[in-house]
Amino acid sequence: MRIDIVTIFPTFFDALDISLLGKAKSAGLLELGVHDLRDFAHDRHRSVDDTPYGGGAGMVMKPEPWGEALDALIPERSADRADGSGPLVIFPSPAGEVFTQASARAFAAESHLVFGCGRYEGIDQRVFDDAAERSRVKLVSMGDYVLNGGEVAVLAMIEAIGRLIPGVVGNPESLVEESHEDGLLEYPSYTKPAEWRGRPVPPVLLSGNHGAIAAWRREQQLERTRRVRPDLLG
Ligand code: 6GU
Repeated sequence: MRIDIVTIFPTFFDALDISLLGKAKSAGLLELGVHDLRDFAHDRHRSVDDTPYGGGAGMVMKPEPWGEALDALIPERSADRADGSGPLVIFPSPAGEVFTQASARAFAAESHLVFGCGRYEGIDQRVFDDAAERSRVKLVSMGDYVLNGGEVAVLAMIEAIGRLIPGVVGNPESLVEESHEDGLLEYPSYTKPAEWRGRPVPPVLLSGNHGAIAAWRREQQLERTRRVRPDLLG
């Protein structure tokens, strides 16, 4: 998979050189391009923002640098390709649809993602409208809270997506037992020693009875989900 990111803070994405995703990059499973939006601003101060039409607090990101940056990353007329081979363009935004494990699965099936990280009060609306004429565009939110910009949201999305790329997580079985993959929260986990600070490991886990262990884990998942996230049970 190829991922391109447009940002005014490229060093945020140095974190992707660490751990599993860093290895995925070295192994060639993940190709990453980080692009500084200011490289597409041509005035003396390389400015990327301006005051909002209609008034109001804060600044809005100017359309021209965004237009040039996306022109460089979106092949011409990619939306018209019958095989849908053009990139999926994702703008992190609290005004977008909420990112879930299902979104991570869907995005992990793409061959090319382009992330556009907004800052300030957002990006001039015409940037989205213009990009949507040439490619598939999505606004995606991390939840109902406010971040200063899209960079941290994109790091989270890339971690969730990257670990689903075949070969990135060593043991694929560890992917299916995660929270949210089956719509429930994870069961609690234990390792040695069998007793720690007077707290024993639940005896069923030491029983060797695989049926009983599976049933106990399922019950723990249901109990946790009912208590903490009843919304997931519908
Ligand atoms: Cl994706 N971006 C920003 N700036 N704030 C957010 C968010 C995204 N998701 C939740 N809050």
